Amino acid sequence: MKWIKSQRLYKKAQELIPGGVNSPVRAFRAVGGNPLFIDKARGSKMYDVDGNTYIDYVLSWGPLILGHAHPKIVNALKKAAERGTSYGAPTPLEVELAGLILKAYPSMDKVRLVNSGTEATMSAIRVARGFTGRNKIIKFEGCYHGHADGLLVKAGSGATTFGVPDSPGVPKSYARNTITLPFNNIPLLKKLINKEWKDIACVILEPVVGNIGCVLPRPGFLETLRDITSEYGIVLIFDEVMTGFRVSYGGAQAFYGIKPDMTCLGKVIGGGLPVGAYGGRKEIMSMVSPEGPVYQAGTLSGNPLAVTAGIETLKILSKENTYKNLEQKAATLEKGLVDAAKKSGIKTKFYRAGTMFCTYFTDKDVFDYASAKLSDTKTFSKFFHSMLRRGIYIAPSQFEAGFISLAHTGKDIEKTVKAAYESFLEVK
Ligand code: KE4
Repeated sequence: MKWIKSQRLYKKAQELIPGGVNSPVRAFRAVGGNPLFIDKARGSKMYDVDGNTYIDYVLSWGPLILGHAHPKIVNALKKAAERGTSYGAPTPLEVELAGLILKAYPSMDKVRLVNSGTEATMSAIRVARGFTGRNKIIKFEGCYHGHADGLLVKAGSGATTFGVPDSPGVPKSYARNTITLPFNNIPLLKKLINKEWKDIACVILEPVVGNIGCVLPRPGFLETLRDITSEYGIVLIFDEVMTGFRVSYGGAQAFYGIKPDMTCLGKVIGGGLPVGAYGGRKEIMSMVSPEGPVYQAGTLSGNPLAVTAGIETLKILSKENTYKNLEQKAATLEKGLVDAAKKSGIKTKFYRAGTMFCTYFTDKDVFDYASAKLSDTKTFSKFFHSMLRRGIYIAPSQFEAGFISLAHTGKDIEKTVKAAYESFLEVK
C-alpha cells in the first residue's frame, strides 16, 4: 500500500484545520500514523485517494448500516435536491420520518429532529431538567454522549460525587452538576441515588457502551436502573445514537426489553447525512418549545435531504428478514475472529450486540471503563496497521466499536478473518 496523496493532503489539512481533521478520532492519534483521505465508497468498500481499497468496518462510525452509496438512497437524494435543499419550514418528509421513528420506538410519544447526536443528548438533558426542576445528571464512565459542556466531565476524585471538567473550557460549575459512576455497578448507583435523588434530573447512558469498544449491560443492570429511576421520579434517558436501529430495529430498548423515559437517536436515522433526534413520553416532550417552555431550535433541523436519506434507510431496514440477514453476517464474523484469535494463540476478548462489536487485546473480562482500559492498546495499534495493510479498515482506536453492514458479503468476511489471523500472528 502506498499513501503518498493522503500524506500530502494531511500536511496541507493540518495548516488549515485543527489537527487536519474535522473530528478528533479521525486523526489516528490513538494508533499512530497518518489518516487516510477517502476518495469514494460503495457498499462495504472504501477507496482512498491513493487508489487503495478497504473493506470498511467503521461505516462512518455507525450510520451506514446499509453500506456506502446505497442506490436507493442516492437516487432519492438526487430527486430531493432538485426540489430544493432547505426551506426553514415544515415538510411532509419530517412527518414521515417522525412516524417511522415513533413506530419503531413505542417508548416515545413525540420526537424532535436535530442535526447531530450531541444536539440530541444536550437537548434531552435540558428537557429532563425542565421537566423535573432538578439540576444534577448521572452519566457513566466511558459513555460518550457528544461534546456538550456538561457531558465532558470525569468522575470527581475520591468520594466526591461531583464531576470535574474533562476538557479545558468547561466551567467547574457545569461539571459539578454531572455525577459520573462506573457502568454496571448497581451498589454504587443505588447508594448515590438514595443520597442525591432530590436534585437528580436524569440518568443518561449508552445501554450498550460503544465508546469504550463494546461493553454489554450485565443482567439486571438496566432493569435496576429502570426501577430506581421510576421510584425517585428521575428521567431515564437511553442514548441510542449508536445502538438505535443497530442493535435491533427497535434499538437496545427492544433488545433488552426496557422502556426509557426519553431516547436519543442519530447516525443510522440520517443514513449518512446529519440527523439526530430526541423524544420521549408526551408529558415530558410537551415541555419542548413551542409547545412548552424549554427552548431548543435549529436552522437545518429536519433538513429535507438528510430526512430523505433517513426515510429511505429505515424503509429498507424495516423490511422482513433484514435483521436476520444482518445477524447472520455479524455472527459469522464473530465466529471467524474468535476462532482466528484462538488458533493464533493471542489473548483477546470479543463482545457483540447485534451488528456492533469489539475485539479487546486482554484476557480479562471487560464490563466497564476501568476493565476496558486494561487492554493492551500497543498491540491493538500494531493490529490496526497490520489489518490496514491487508485492506481492512477498522476503527483507529481500541475504545471504539466496529460495525458490519447489509453490504458486507461472505467473501468480505472470509478476507477479513484471514487478514485477522495473519495480523494476530504478526502482533502476538
Ligand atoms: P455526534 O454529535 O457525533 O453526531 O453524536 C455524538 C454521540 C452521542 N452519543 C453516542 C452514543 C455516540 O457514539 C456519539 C458519537 N460517536 C462518535 C464515535 N464513537 C462519533 C465519531 C466522532 O466523534 O467523530
